[in-house]
Amino acid sequence: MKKEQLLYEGKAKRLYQTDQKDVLWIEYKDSATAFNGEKKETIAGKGVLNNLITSLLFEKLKAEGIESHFIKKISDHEQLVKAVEIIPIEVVVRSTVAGTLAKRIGLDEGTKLPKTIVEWYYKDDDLGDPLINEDHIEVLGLASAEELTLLKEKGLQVNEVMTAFFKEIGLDLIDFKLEFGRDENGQVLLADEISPDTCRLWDSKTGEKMDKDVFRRNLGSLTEAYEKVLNRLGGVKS
Ligand code: U5P
Repeated sequence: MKKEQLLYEGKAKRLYQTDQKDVLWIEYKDSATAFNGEKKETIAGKGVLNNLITSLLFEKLKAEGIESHFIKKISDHEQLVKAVEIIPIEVVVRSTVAGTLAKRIGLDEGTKLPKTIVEWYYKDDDLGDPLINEDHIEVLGLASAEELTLLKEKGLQVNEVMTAFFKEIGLDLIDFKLEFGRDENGQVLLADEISPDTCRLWDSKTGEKMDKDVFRRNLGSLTEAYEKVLNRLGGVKS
């Protein structure tokens, strides 16, 4: 497989074409951003940690019957994925109140929700990724009603599987964000990444935050926290 031209550079990854039309090459970068890019830092080693964690999680999900765009990890900071057209909706799944939900509905962070909440955000940097509803999605033509049903179903399935994985290794999955894409046949696939950048993970015993809130809230070393997550998942950084 040959890496070809750069297709897209995002905040945390670079996406390249390959010599195979339906396969893309992803490079994880050492940059951390928060608050829609307002807080920004280069953190050596972060790209490797997120690539290793995402690869392990996509493999675990596959073993549980949840397919994604992930094909394989090809180096400590790179992976091959199936080419998909990203649906511009961030699917956020929440089991416990934290982050913007605490602010929006006025419940204390850490309050266990009586039911899992699924939210849609419009993936648009200029607008600051606003929370949207199904009517907005329809008006903007972002996804069909059938696709939305599928996104919600998949979000809840991923939540079930990942909550159990993390529980086994002493971590509470508080909330997370997923992205999906359409392949060349219009089939919807889980895409992007699943890492401590996109999940809130709290130590089940101590409540210690082991996710991007460490960076957002200046709570200590982000790479130390992510490395602990990787080690608990059974992965090692070379
Ligand atoms: N999240 C992202 N990317 C975003 C916004 C949120 O991955 O652009 C994730 C957070 O890491 C958290 C969840 O796990 O979605 C909910 O975030 P928030 O709305 O509480 O900030």
